[in-house]
Amino acid sequence: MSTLDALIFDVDGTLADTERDGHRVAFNRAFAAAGVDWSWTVPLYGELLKVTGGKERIRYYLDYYNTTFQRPADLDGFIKQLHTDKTRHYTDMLAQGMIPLRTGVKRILEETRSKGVRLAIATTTTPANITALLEHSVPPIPESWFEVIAAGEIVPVKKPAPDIYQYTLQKMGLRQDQCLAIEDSENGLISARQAGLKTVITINDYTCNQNFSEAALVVDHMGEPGQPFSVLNGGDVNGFNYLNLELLKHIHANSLLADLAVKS
Ligand code: XBP
Ligand code: MG
Repeated sequence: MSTLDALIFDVDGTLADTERDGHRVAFNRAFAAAGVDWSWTVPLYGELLKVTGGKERIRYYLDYYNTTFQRPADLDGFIKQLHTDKTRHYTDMLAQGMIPLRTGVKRILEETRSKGVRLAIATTTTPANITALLEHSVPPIPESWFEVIAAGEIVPVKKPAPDIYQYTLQKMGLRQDQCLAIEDSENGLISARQAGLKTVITINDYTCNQNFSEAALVVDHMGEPGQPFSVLNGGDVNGFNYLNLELLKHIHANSLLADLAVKS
């Protein structure tokens, strides 16, 4: 049976809790600067998160939530400019240290990397956002820790399509059964599962009621020694109360065995 050779991490909601107090605020700052009176409240933003990608999210908002807005002749250009401005606001917020990594993330990256597990990122977010997040984490995480950083428009279709995970696997020369994906959302889980990847979910406030029945494990966060996670689905954590390489290997092996049992 395959060993666990690589971990592929989502970014927003997984490495850091970026949506409510990061991306949402940056969108609102860009709207104000552009002179439009749109305000994405916390609950509204939760609905807009159905659509991945910032430019796609703005268009979805206009199509379904603000249909009376007088659209400029060059709507694509208008959205593109808004989004460029939003990225600047967002990366400024990261530079000010406003969005830390989630519990356990740094420890997991350090442990798995030091023990020879290959690391990658598969996300819909803009590449500059990843650079800023890693650079301004304390202490900074070198981008070189990740063998592949697959982000944004590097593939034609964003999550929940499987393209970004398929791209990552292809770049790493790995089969899906050699990897685990780490995600926070149903869109991310669908994307990873469609690419054939076993997936661990760390929920957040926006994703806690989503459908994670296809996940190998669902926890509230990665945990730390002395700061245990709560297991929300997929019970067998081998006696551990925080994620570490041994537990990730156990989850990976058990979920592959479960597939074999179904086939036999
Ligand atoms: C979540 C997303 C992203 C961000 C916005 O991505 O949907 O689109 O909300 O990013 P992830 P941009 O796959 O990392 O969870 O505005 O840069 O598109
Ligand atoms: Mg996410």
